[in-house]
Amino acid sequence: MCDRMQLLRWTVCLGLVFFGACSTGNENVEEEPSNTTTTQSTRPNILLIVADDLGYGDIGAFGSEIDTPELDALARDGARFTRFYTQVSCSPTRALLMTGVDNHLNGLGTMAEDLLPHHDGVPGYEGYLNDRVVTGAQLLKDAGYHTYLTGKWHLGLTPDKYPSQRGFERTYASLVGNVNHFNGRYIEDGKKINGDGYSSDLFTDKLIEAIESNHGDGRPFFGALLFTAPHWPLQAPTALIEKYLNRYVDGWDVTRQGRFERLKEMGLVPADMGLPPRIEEVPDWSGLTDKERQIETKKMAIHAAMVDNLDTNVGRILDLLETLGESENTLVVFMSDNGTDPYDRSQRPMYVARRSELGLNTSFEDMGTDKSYVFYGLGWAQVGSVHHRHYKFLPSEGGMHAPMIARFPGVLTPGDDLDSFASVVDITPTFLDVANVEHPGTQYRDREIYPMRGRSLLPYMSDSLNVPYGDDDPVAFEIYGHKVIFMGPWKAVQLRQPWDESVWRLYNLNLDPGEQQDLAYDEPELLTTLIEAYERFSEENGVVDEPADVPPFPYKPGHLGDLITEP
Ligand SMILES: [Ca+2]
Repeated sequence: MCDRMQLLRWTVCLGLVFFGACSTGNENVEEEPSNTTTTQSTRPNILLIVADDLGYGDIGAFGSEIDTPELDALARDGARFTRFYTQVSCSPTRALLMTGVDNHLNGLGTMAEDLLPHHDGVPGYEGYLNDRVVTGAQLLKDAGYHTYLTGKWHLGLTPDKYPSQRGFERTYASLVGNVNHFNGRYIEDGKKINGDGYSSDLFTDKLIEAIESNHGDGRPFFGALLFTAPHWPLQAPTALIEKYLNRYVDGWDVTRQGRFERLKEMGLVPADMGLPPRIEEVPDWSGLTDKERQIETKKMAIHAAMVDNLDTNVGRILDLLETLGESENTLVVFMSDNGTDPYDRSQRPMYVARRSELGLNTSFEDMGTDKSYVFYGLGWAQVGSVHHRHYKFLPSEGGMHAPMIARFPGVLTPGDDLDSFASVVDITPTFLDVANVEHPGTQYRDREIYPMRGRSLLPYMSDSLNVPYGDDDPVAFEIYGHKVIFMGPWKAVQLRQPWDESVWRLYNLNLDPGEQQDLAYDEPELLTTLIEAYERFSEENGVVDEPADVPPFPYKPGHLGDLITEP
């Protein structure tokens, strides 16, 4: 494996020497690179595939009953990262993903939608990807890669903040956090357009088009296929919804138990672990009326259809690599951006108004079509989290422990499970390492930037003993005043009300991935070490503490509606 990596590095470097750009950082390369040499074709392509709000247990390779043969094959031909973490929501994760720099420095200290008065003017809380970071895409482009992005951007709304301004030469992007999957509004290479087709199909079509258009010119590509599925509103092709209507008639408990047992058979949960109880706000399936079950079954069938369709599209892009003869020379990374979304916003006044304005509805008959505006709610979101605690917007395992698969022939051992901690902040460093491109550090062209805090996973991919983080290497995150730090098997987490009382809890994730047993009183010295490390992270990355009088976020979800009252 190491031999392959050395060969890869050598050929990569040789290719870059022809460019005159090997390991220099390339910060001043602005002209289009020449394509006169064929040596560059040995540099690996990079394909990043991201699903939106996909749960840990939502694909077959991670225990799901949803048909995902393409992703399952990707895991067999590549490796599962079984302790991979994201941030807890879309744009903070994407900001980390694109830069390798903490989200409190790169502009997404919180989501743009959740900025509050106390964030006004605070550096790192701009709500868009700021100029104090350079994207991996920009550096890859500077080094001669073609760079393409299709799908969800969510890192800036105005033309100066479009992905085309952040290193992507071809783009077909959703700027906002959610789209009508059948009638989305997108930005294609800087121009506003109305999408004609289903979101995941369109994004895949456009990426295929871009890759094909330049194939054979001697330059590798970095392609980002950033699906908006299975994010709400629940919408999917009708025939696929029908395929799944009978699969969920036994309800959420049976489905969740099935996923848990399969994860156990795969060795992804401890053999002696019991499934944590159903969330108390979720009713017993047997207590629902026939009509209620029919509605709930259809919601989950739509979710499954969205995942099934996404998988088919993953197959299309992998087939393209095969057809072009690029499979063996492409690093493919698949991941979700955060945990499942349990918030049924149907009754919130803001969403009712929006629904009405868009001419959408929540009727059973229209569910899943382009006229539909529904959410799958808490019961099914817990199925996606399986044995994990909580869901999206919280740094509990259900919010940020994501399914991740990588395939890199000759580097990764097919069928491997890589179980050391890694996170979304490590992805850009990995891509740059694979391309043998150095991050410029603190200066890019005429501006000061932050260096990356993530680490390349490439050494770990080529040799599982090269773990990216040792047992005494802490990694922290913060969002909405909720704090978390990981180190070895340990996780310390502090949640605000109504989730907890802003006190630190300590869990051993090897023994207790469901965060059921707080060991804070058993391991006081370890907890102190972790808290001190968190405080250093917070200071170094400009985290703003939430004032005590700031309303808690997220809202607590209930069955058939969030437990809040909006004005
Ligand atoms: Ca998301």
